[in-house]
Amino acid sequence: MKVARDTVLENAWSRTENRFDVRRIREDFPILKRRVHGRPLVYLDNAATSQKPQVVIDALTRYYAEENSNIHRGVHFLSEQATNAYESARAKARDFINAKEAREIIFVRGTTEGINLVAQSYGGKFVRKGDEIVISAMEHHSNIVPWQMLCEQVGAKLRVIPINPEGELLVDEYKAVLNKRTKLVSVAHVSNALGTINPVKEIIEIAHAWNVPVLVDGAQAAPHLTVDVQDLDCDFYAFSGHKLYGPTGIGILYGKERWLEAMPPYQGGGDMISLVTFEKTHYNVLPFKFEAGTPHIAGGIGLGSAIDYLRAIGMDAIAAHERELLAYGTTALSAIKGLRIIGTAKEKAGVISFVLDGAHPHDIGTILDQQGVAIRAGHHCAMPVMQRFALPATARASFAMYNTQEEIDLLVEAIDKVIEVFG
Ligand code: C6P
Repeated sequence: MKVARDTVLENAWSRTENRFDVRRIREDFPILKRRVHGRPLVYLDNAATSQKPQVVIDALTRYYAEENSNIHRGVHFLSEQATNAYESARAKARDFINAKEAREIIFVRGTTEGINLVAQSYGGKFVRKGDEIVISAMEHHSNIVPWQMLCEQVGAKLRVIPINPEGELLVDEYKAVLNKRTKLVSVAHVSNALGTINPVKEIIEIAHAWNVPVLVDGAQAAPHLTVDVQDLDCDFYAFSGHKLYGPTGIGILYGKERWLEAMPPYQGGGDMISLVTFEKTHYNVLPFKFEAGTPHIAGGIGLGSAIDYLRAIGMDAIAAHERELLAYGTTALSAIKGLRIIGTAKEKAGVISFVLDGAHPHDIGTILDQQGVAIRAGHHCAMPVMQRFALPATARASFAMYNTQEEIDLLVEAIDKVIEVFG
């Protein structure tokens, strides 16, 4: 089994030497060979979730077939092996985002749980009546609702940084929103609905001048850009495994040690304690203080394997390929009469949201699906973005490292079909 894993990684390494080879990468993803409605699958819904390479699927199978047992508890061989595999995945995640310490890496269910953890734990301890939390107008519901819930609980106020018609955050307005009542800034690194890459380093620097910590929602950034949490100097960074070619139900919350140490546990249960009596419980050290109960062990190991796979190909090579796809797709879609791209920021990741005269985004999605092209249509769990652009919904094509320009040509052909149907 070990040989198989090493062979795949060696192939990936030689790929880096031979430059980015999308054909060979596609071979690693079995699902890309599927046909849908009699046509080859063109999967352009990667912002929702990305497909899994065989190495990740093998890591999950191997865990259940050969290593399955609970971790951090057993004295037996299998438990030790599973514990080592799980903790080695934590070390890979640390390395992937360049966190200083493995204890700053908390396994969570995904970005959503990571943000809720900070909202409840940091928020419960440090946010009081009259305080303010700052988010932006392009946030996913996962980075809005947890803060609204906190605000309701403690009597704090949510402040929102506006965006311009291109979908870029207005930095001067952001500066004007900060004040001595601000207790936290929480913004997306990359917008899922618009594709905007936010200037998070600058946002963090500005907040830190007020001694305000910053959480970065990295759900749409970690799979596509190099993330260095020490360079960004963010206080928290959250991302999901399933958008990073890994399993669902697993993700990472990075937190600076000094914040995590100061924060109370999020949930109580096994593994997060060092001593329990009916009078008092002593909590475990980091990161276990925030990891109550049996975790998604296979998910953690699978995520570690996805990180190995990504790093073997190289984040810079992936980002360069996806930039080319974005440029090609933007030119191709802009040439379609009656099509308007929503989100035209100068700095963008591989997301193209669009509307088409006379066709509802859901109809676009359905007609594209009939031609084997998978996109997302709707509000993308970012209703305030739709409200900002006065739209009920958009159609959204989102790219991953295995997509090709030929697939974008097929997308354009499929959109032409929509135009044919709707006149
Ligand atoms: N966006 C999309 O289709 P979870 O569900 O916890 O893995 O990720 C939530 C989340 C948080 N922030 C951003 C910026 C996101 O894009 C997402 C997930 C998916 O756009 C599913 S709604």
